[in-house]
Amino acid sequence: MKTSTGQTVRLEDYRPTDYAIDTVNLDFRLDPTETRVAATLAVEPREDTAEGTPLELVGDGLTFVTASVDGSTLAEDAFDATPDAFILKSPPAAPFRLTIETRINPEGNSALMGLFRSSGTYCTQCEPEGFRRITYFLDRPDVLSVYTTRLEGPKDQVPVLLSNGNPIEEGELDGGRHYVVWHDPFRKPSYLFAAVAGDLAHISDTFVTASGRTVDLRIYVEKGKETRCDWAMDSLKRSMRWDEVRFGREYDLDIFMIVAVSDFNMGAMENKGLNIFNDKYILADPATATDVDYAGIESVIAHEYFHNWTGDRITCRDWFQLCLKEGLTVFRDQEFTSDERSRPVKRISDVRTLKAHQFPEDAGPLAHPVRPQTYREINNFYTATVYEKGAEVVRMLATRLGEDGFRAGMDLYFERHDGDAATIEDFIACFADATGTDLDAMLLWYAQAGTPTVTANGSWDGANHTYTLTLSQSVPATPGQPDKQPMPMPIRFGLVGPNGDDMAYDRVEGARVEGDVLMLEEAEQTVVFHGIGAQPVPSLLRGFSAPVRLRSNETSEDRLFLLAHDSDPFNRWEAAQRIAMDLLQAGTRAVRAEGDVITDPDFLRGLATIAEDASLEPAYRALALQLPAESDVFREIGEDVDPAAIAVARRTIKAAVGQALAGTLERLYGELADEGAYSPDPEATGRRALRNLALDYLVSAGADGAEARAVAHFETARNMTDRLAALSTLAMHRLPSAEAAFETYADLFAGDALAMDKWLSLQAMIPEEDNLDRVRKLMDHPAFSFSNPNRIRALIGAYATGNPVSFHRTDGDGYRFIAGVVMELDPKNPQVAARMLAAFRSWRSLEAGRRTLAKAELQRVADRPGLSTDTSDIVTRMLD
Ligand code: B3K
Ligand code: ZN
Repeated sequence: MKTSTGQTVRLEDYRPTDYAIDTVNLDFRLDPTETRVAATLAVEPREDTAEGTPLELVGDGLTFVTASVDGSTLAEDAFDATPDAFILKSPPAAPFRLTIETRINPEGNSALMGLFRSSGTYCTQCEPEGFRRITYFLDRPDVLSVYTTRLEGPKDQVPVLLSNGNPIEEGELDGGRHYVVWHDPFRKPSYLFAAVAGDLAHISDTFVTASGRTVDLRIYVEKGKETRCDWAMDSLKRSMRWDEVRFGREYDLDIFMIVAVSDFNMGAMENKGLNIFNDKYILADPATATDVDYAGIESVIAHEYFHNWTGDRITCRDWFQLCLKEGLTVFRDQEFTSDERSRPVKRISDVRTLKAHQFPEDAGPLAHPVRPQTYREINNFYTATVYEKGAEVVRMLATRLGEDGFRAGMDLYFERHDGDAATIEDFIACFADATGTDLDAMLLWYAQAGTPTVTANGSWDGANHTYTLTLSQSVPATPGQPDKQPMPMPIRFGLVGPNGDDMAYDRVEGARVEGDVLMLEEAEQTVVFHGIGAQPVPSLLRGFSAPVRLRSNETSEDRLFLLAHDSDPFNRWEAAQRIAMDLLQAGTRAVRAEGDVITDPDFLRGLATIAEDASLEPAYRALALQLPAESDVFREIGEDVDPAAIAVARRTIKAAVGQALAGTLERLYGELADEGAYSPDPEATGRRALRNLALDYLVSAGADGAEARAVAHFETARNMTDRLAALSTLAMHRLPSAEAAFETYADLFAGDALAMDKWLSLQAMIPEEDNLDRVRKLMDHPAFSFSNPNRIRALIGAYATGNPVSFHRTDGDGYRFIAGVVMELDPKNPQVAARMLAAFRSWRSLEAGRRTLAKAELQRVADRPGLSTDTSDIVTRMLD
């Protein structure tokens, strides 16, 4: 998309604007193809701005109509207006009001940035640089203004007219038209502007804040879908309460609105007082949404709501600081889910996500620091690194400072920076000042890309009763960053004694240790624990206290011991994962050498113990029993990877687990059956997860009657979670009954786009090389649409990232297909196209044959004339 020039922007070049814009008055006359926007800006030169410095506003594809200053129409030689810029050549010295009228075409806006239409509803997406597609502006986050927005249109077509803030006026006009005026008293950057207009239904509720103010809550959706909004509303109210209790943050306007639309590039957007959501993260009922969907809705609602303070009240000075709002807000939504559900289960899920998405990003050509130092297209930096690693850095602060210290720092941040466009330095300074801690070295986490490797070697000295742990760290070279410095990292730990309890020690030398947190700060530290009377097994990086790869001299006995005894649930899970990972890697090597794939009986016994341990919550057991995904094995192997061999090895080991645990799995399948009404609560969700996992393993094991049971599970399911789990089991095991089940599903859910997305995804992921033919055919199915991002992600995205066997076909057809889709999509929706290319991000790790084929396809994309900045930026970095 042409929202940027494609030139490199550098953090070091930051300087404030020459002019401030104190207020913005927008007047929209809505029309599908010719919406007229009149913007009146109260402009004021900054103190040190030289008189007559031109005012340069940026636009993107705008049709200029007219402009005036303080009510007088501008002479033609007073300004330059092109679709992409408006320059007032010699502005007045005193504050002045600049009015510019533009025309835009919402219907023709297929990039879904700026003002566009989704199923007839007008809506906006302005972050990061979409406002310039609505009107000329200083479209950057450090220009904060008070907005008043008037929306006008035909009442029969757009009875609902919404914008940020509170409604202050409305009225009827001639010719069946009407208008509403909204005023947002909070100063905000343009990326938080939003407007919505359409014939929408809504549900409403109220929330009484801690200080006793009543807030009107509304969720707007397409008519007929209002029955599916209750969970979203419930999640919103719980989020509002939680932010008051946990962070002392109250909501600040009289009304909070959410609008769900069906065409949206991402999950949701935190516009002040008017969040706009992809309907996938709003709509839920038991028949069409899975437990995973319910949890996703809860956490995205929370995330966007929490942005009201971390993002809206305190925003970012420039886009390099994106992690200031995103990393912090992800941390906050993770904490919310941990408090609402299960902390260990949430932590394990988050670490899985981090390792699945952020680790490969950090190890490949697209690696960048949590705070990048340059960008060509900022849209390409809404990444796992900025979001998830950004959250990990905040988590490390919290771990290091403890609950009270962290809260004191956050309180100071809210107090000191409310109303500001802030930086990472501002943020870190609040924690340093509030706790008297020197945190300068923490800034390295924002500046250095690459996942550090921490190596730990421990030994016990029985004669001296000491345990010595040698810890070292190294941060790998990444694009543009050959040399790295050591970084401070909190290592939560325990020394587990022979009876399974953590051992006490008299004193420790060689590191700062507070409670169970040891700070690794140097490239290498030797830490000696005194008073250790028996050989311990160290449990390091408990709760994944730092986003690193841990290598150690632990033995397989140590791992089995931790799997059985570690008091830290995360590390118990991690112990199982490490053992499984070794088996999977050895299995993959064996497949390539045409040897046998071996499983370890001790490991199988360890898993059985977890499966049978009724003191562990079912959701946790379900996670602990899952083998690392094929993509995890791909990442850990790291070079000369053959994805097909991984798939064979994993299938073999999974079958062995299923066979070894068959008795227990049978029992669990029976015991966990739930006859009651569906509830998305964490307990019931965990039971379904474990039971559906048992079903899947039994099918893997080829147990007698397993296929028939999966079919029955599918047919008798009383909710989408069970139905989809059974369908997935049938499809992923390529069982003959899958086809009929897919047909039944399509009959049940035809016309329900979100339910049909699941149908498209599952079919895309069937692990057969020639499944590409099926995907191609599905592109002609009425459930698919090339203009809706959800449909594209459901079918093509699921194929590219969820079907390694077919995407990595040895003839390169999978790569060719995705490259073709990217090129076809790029002119229509560059953001979604560029994102699709991320499927290639680990192409250099492939074995030589596939690597050559993947590179050729990337080159074909790179050579395409007229590529968007979004796609060209990704493909160029990928090939560099
Ligand atoms: N802030 C938005 C993301 C905008 C993405 C623009 N490409 C949603 C979120 O992180 O909450
Ligand atoms: Zn966010």
